[in-house]
Parts: sequence; structure tokens; C-alpha cells
Amino acid sequence: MKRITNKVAAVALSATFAAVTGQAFAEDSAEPIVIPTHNWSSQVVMAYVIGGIFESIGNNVEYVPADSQAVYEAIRIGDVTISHEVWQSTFGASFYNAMAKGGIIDAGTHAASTLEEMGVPQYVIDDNLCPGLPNWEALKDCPEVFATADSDGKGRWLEGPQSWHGDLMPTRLEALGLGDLYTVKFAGGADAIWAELASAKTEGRGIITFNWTPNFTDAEGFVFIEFPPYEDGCRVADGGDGACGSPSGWLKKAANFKFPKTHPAAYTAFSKMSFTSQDIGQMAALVDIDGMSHQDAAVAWLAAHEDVWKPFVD
Ligand code: TMO
Repeated sequence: MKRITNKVAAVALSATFAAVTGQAFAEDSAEPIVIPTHNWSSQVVMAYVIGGIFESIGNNVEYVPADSQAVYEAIRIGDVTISHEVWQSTFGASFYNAMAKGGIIDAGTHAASTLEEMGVPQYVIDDNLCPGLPNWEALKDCPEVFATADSDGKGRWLEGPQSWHGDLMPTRLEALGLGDLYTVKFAGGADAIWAELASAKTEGRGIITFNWTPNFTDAEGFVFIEFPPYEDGCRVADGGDGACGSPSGWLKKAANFKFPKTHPAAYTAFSKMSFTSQDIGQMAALVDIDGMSHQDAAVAWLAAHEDVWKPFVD
């Protein structure tokens, strides 16, 4: 009912505007804009934030859970309309592979810059649990600090779910000559990483996990390990030996190539959308610190930050 009301209001408004300006604007299709949800909090909250923005201008939206790598092919062929968090390090290759096949477009870049990397909580540095960190070479001298019951006497790197970037970290460990000292364990989900960080903190023990910024952990302090710098081609998938860290990267938006034509008003708004590190950290924190549902977090974020998003639809 709310949707219909919005749609009627939007039609009336654009008719009035056309009458005043003498210009005709193309109507957005009533077909739903299909927004994917993945398995980390800011992405899911932002899906509902963007869906709410689209609904505010009369669009229909639909949410589909999607694999975060396969989604670029799904957008290319039109099953999914947009991706709103294209992280350079993890998804840049899949995004540009899909683009080269034809059917997916670059819909602009968020203000936030990103890093997706292994790291340690601030207290690991402050308490000098592994002297020399965050320089990666310090890891050679303290694998035992990061050992766990299931790590075979080696230090443990707690990776995210394998769906994010496959064997990137196991390959890197070997390439850096750390394979005899450390082993990679994949977390079942992001929540498992946050639970491990919380218990390590309570116990005051060392922990190395995959993490990223912007994220809710920025507020408390998380220190990324400084690996040999990323260069184009350094990864095994790109022909290199894999002995490099992740890029300090961009956060882009992507869309199916028909979206500007089927939903011109929504596409115009989407192209203007730009979230900062602070915005994205807040979206994640509402779920991962405050314990809200993703939908409730989006409603709360939209209500508190009209100053951020209203300009996207004006
Ligand atoms: C794609 N991610 C933000 C989880 O690294």
C-alpha cells in the first residue's frame, strides 16, 4: 500500500514538474530494482539504505541474497540490477571480467577508500605481543603468539569465508616463506571473526584476522599488517608470485547496462550516491555493536542522516 502511494505521488509530482518546465521526463519502470545482499554487515545495511532511497522516489525494490563474486556475472546478464560495494581488492577482478564480457557499467566511486587485509587489534601492538609489528617480517619471530588449539603448533591466520577471495591468503603465506610457521583457517562467516576478536581481547591473547576498513572496528582500533606493497600483477591470479599485500583501494558501484534506461531517476540517484568511511562504519556498527537487524539499522540510519542522502534524490 505504501509503495502504491509513493508511486502515485511520484507520478503526480513529475507531471506537475513537466507542466511547469514544459519538459517530459521518462518514467521509471515499475519493475523492481534487484539489490543483492552479501555476508558482511555494512553491505547488507547499505542494501536496505539504498532500497529505502529508491522507494522514497517511488521505485519498487527487491532484495536477493547473492554470492559476492558471482554477483558481477548476475548483474551483467540482468538477474541483479546493482552492486553498491565493489571492493577493489576482493572484487575488482570479477567486476572488470564481467565488464569485458559486456553488460555491466561503472556507476561511480564512493568517497571512502578501502583496505582489506590481515591485521591485529590495537592492544597487540600496544602490549608489544609481537615486537616489530605491523611490519610483516616480525611475524617470523612470534608464530606461537598466534597459535590456537586447532593450528597444529603454528600461528593461525583467521581468514574470512573462502567465498570472499579463495586461496589468496594461503598462497601469500607460502610466497612470503611463512608456510612452515603459520596456517590459514577460514571463518564460517564474519560473525565468527568478531566473536574470535572479542574472546581474544577478553583473554588478552594475540590474534591475526582478516578485516577491512571502513568497518565498525575502525572506532576501537585495528592495525593492518604491512606486507610488501601491492603492485598490479603481483598476485598469482594475475601472473605474479603472490608475495604482496592488498591494495589501498577504491569502493565502487556497478549496475546492469540497462538500468539508466529502465529507471532513469533511480539511476541518476544511484550515480550520485557516495558514502564516506564514517557512513559505512556507522552502518556496520548499528548491527555488529548495537545488535540491530540489518533492516532496522537501515531505517535508523536513513532517519538520522537525511542530510547525507536527500541530496542524492534532489
Ligand atoms: C569484502 N569485504 C569487505 C568483506 O572484505
